[in-house]
Amino acid sequence: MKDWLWFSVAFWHTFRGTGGDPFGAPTKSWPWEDGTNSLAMAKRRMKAHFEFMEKLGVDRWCFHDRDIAPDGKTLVETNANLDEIVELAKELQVGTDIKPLWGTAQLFMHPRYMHGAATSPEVKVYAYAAAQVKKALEVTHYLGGENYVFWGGREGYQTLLNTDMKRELEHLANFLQAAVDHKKKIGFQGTLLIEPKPQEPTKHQYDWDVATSFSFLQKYGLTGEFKINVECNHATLSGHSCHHELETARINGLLGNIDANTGDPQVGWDTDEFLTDISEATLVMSSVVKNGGLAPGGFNFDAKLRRESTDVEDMFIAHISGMDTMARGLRNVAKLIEDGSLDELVRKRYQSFDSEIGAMIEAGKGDFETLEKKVLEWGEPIVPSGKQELAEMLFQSAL
Ligand code: XUL
Ligand code: CO
Repeated sequence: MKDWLWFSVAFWHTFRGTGGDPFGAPTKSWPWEDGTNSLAMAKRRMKAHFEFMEKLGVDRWCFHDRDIAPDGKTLVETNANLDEIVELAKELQVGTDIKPLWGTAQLFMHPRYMHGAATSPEVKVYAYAAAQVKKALEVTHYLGGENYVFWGGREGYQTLLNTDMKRELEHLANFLQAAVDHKKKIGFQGTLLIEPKPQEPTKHQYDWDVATSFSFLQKYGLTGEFKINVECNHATLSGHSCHHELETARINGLLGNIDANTGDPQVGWDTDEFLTDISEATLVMSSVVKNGGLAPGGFNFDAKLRRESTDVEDMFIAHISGMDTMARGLRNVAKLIEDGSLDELVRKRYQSFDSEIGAMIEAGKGDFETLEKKVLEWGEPIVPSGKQELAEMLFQSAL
């Protein structure tokens, strides 16, 4: 089970989440926090994070550069802050199996990124983002990180009236190519991942969903260099199910990691909740099993405690519940595979293509004249039932 389920703590939610929302003040007051964003505080927080992971028995973590270390007045000062915290994390990793599942650069919080980062119309901002990603790639590599994620945050537009979409997409593609080049230069073996999200904070992001991201990668010759990090809450924001996004990534050889969270069907925001729905987890795990696992990717709990959950204990409960849910999903998938009825139902659905003519079509040799002749010979086809309720019953019976 451990081989299938590499879990990761998201530093930003678990250790920087305040419980604040657009209408309400922060609600968390963790005993290790002193209310500052100082370097000393960043160190104490990193130690609390390692203590948490060790107690939880989880040995992967994900981070944004700016969440683990504070901004300085200049890039030099900021990088020095980051180096100091990364050095501490490196020391804390010694003697453990702990390492980053992935790292990323936070390219959305600072006012300089108000128009985007690689998609900013301001060349100095593009360059700043490049310098930041360069450093974030280097520290991820230094900590033994296994993947690196691109979720720019503002790689989209609020209105097309002032936006040159073509130019921004070209800038983004050039930026990602330069990241590939730098990755190779420093010998980072990890996977580069793109995390699609349709909107929030921008109205329309360029990496809307898996299919959009895939066509972007194809158009700019970046396939082979990137995989996809599917986030379940982003999937539903884009109008798809998480299962749909996972399958779209999987069948295109792009499924690299999962941000295992969920949204709220009534709220409609990216609420980043821990996934506790067994049915959803079973669908997620069915894609993972068909994918042969996610390695070197895994499951990042890109999820935060609800605003009203304020005990340190709740941090443990949330992660344990998230892990148990995925584990139960995996067991259910094993049950479904062992039973075989659902697979058999799918196999039967397409069995007419196992015929001579079906094989010809699947080989791309079904010319229209031959098919027309066949229709004249066969007459009206008898179309069998799709057995949808049976499929749903078989699935639900395994839960
Ligand atoms: C934002 C989101 C991010 C990325 C990393 O919606 O999911 O936390 O996972 O930047
Ligand atoms: Co995410």
